[in-house]
Amino acid sequence: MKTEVTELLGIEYPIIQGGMAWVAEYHLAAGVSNAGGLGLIGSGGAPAEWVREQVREAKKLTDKPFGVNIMLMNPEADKIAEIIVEEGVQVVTTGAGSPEKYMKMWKEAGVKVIPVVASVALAKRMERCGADALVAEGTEAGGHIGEITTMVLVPQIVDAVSIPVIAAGGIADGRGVAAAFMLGAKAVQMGTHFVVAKESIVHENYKKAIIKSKDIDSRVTGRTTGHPVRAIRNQMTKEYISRENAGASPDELELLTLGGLRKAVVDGDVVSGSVMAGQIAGLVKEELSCKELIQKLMKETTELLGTR
Ligand code: TUI
Repeated sequence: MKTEVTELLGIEYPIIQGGMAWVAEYHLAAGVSNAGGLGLIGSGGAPAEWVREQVREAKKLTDKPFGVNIMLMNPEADKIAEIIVEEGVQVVTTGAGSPEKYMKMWKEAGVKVIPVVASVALAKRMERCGADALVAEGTEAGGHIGEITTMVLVPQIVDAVSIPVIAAGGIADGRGVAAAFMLGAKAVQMGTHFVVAKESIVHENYKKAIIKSKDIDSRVTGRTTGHPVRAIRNQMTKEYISRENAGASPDELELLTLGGLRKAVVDGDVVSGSVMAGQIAGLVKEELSCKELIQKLMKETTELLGTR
């Protein structure tokens, strides 16, 4: 299936895997790229040299294009931005901030730059400073989120810019992909369903928590601190939200989440850890390989859109 995004990135299918902190390491990224999508290594809060190692390992597993996501709140973001150039990474996506200061360096090195945005204003700014495409991420997404839903955000960003837009947030099957195309997107980015992919190294408990979760199990912590984060409800979200409602300070709240994602992904502590996932987790019912998932998505999408 050809779109402006598959052409830009040199991939077979318009499916991009979210660059999720702790989750999106090289096994998953290579699995998605080998299946014809675009895999991403998620740098999250990791040290810069970890990212370099991950890129080198991914190259051993795939000769297809893959990318790196930089979470811009990472104190080592500057170093990671340079490593991307040094290691010849073809695509970079960014989250939780504006990558303006790296744009010149990346463009000169021929890196394709795809910022994740949650508003029309940032989308326009990113186009002006040379972004090749954008991920428009709705508030249905997991992890650190903006305010606006995918249904509302995507068409407004599509109308505001002339670079291709990739829809994210709330997409986990062919109906979601087809709907995103109807809104004017040229590809989708998916996170939650890839968390439970066979190639995903997250703890079994994390996968089980997603698979057993229902429509109403999603919570947002940190709305008062300015860092809203979506996760599956558990003891941590319950305690966080109740303290937040009681007017707790950002420092006290921070203590509840500190290291929470690692605890859930690595240790399998899905009770007091942070089980970040999108609202669509309720739709995710099985662990498939990246190839099985992408084939299923494309079959459903092409049937709905009547394309091949
Ligand atoms: O970045 C994400 N999702 C993430 S990052 C992450 S790591 C983490 N975060 C918080 C606590 C613990 C771990 C987990 N999930 N998605 C991309 C995204 N970017 N969503 C929203 C934004 C965004 C928000 C505001 C981008 C830019 C922005 O404003 C920038 C500006 O300067 O105006």
